[in-house]
Amino acid sequence: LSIELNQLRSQLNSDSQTQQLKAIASLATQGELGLDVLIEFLMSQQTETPTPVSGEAYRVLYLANLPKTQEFLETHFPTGVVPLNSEVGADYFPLQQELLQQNFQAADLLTLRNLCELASDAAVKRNWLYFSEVDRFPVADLQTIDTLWRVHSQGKFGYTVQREVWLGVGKNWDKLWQKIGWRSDRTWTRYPQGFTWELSAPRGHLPLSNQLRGRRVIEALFNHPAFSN
Ligand code: UYC
Repeated sequence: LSIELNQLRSQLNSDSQTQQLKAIASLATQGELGLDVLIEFLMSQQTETPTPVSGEAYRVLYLANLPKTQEFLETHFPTGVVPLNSEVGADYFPLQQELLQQNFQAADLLTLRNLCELASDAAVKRNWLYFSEVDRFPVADLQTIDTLWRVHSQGKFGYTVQREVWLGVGKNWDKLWQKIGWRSDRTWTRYPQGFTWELSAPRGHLPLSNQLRGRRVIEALFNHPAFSN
């Protein structure tokens, strides 16, 4: 390998997520040799917990759309880098696909739909949740949905990210809304056009939880055993 590729390869294996993500962006511009380094890296991650770094490496290989990269992904990661665990037989592959393609608005709608499906047929019909339904959500399903968001957003989105911001402001809801861009001064951000449907959004901006019926649903999510251990 060239000196540059070797440098990017060690940067990819460093312990700074920021540096690792930068290395992936550079490797994506290095042709097939760069992709080989990413394949080698993802191979080494097969038995590891998925991270935003493996998610981004996967995305670059997916977008390369070459026979070699396609075959590698289909063989070793047929449903992506995040195990699509569900305790109730739910299918999170469609959500994985929307997030992988960075269709964040579609992914957001699908997330609400998936949560309603977890709750009940009645919740699917009304298309919103009671906090008591959230309390009964299976741990594995919430963790899968959250991990998909985090791993496919360079670590920017997901309930655990929002929860971290919430804890960081001492559980002050008004401060949380400001920080994640859901409100500025006294004005709620307008759905959908006021929200930022891309990675330039503030940390924790997505997925959305409509606050029309109060904050108890999002509070139940933040306090769910899936996240609070
Ligand atoms: N909306 O303002 N929202 C909707 C948000 C509020 C409202 C959907 C988020 C404030 C109405 C999503 C914020 C408010 C509807 C979100 C936000 C309000 C609607 C689609 C910032 C008025 C029509 C999914 C906190 C002051 C639906 C869904 C209805 C929709 C999200 C109004 C994802 C994060 C308090 C009237 N808003 N929502 O849930 O039920 O319908 O009438 O949060």
